[in-house]
Amino acid sequence: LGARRAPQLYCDLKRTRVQTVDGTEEPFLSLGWAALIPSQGLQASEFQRCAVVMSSAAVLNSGLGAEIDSHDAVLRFNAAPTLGFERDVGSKTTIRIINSQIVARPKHAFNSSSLYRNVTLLVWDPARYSANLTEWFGQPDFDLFTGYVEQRIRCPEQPFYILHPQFLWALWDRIQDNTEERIQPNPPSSGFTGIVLMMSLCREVSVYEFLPSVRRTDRCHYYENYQDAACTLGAYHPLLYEKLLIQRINVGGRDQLTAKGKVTLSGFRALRC
Ligand code: NCC
Repeated sequence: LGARRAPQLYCDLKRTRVQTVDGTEEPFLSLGWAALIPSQGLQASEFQRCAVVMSSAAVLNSGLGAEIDSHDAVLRFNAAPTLGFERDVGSKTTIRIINSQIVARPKHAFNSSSLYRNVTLLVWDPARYSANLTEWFGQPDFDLFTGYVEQRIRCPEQPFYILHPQFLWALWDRIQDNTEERIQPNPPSSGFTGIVLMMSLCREVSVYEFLPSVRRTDRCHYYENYQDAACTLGAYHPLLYEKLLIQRINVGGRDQLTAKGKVTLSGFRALRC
């Protein structure tokens, strides 16, 4: 299927192992983070059917909520809520990927909002391409580290990980390797990172409204009334190129894409590379 259509690309992505900060490298080693970071690795979770729900406004009036909730695990992004949008986006959240703005900016109320409780959390922040962890720790884009430590102390049972910048840049390399044009050296979007994460944890992945359906709109998010076509096509992130790549490995039907904005991907486990 798709794996045969684009076997190289699938295997390239599989090779890019998901990596989180584990406290064995400086500066985290000296800071004693090996004891702060969850002892259970992220890869301990394995799922059959997973859903990745993009925050795109195109999901409004889709009625896809029940279909999304029928998956074994559901991934959502940043501040995307379910409350009040259940009919279109479902109500189950298993994992949430957030960028460092969510942790650092007071408007997101990271330490009190229920959006960030009772789910597995992964946070990322754009380090410079060749920065080492010490440079990044000294100068993150937004300070995710203070909020991370506080949250680990407040809720030690919550699985909460920091994505390793090396993983994000390795993913960026895969996008550039498979794109003819030169793309801007900014890290992949949370959406693309999340798709690859779920391919590593699940047997099959349904992605909703990454490649837009017929409901495609200039409105950015389903949960706020704000227009910007760059949300769908990208400005900072190489989003357009990410989308072209995902289109190449879609094993789902054309009709599923047009009607539901749904792409189906095989998980890496099912793949022999
Ligand atoms: O908008 P954002 O992303 O939270 O959306 C999550 C992922 O959904 C996909 N998406 C979103 C909207 C849309 N119309 N089409 C889409 O395909 C994208 O794959 C996107 O990654 C991010 O990636 O972390 C991002 O975060 C926001 C913002 O920081 C957070 O929402 C918190 O407020 C960024 N916007 C700004 O910083 C202004 C956005 O660029 C990327």
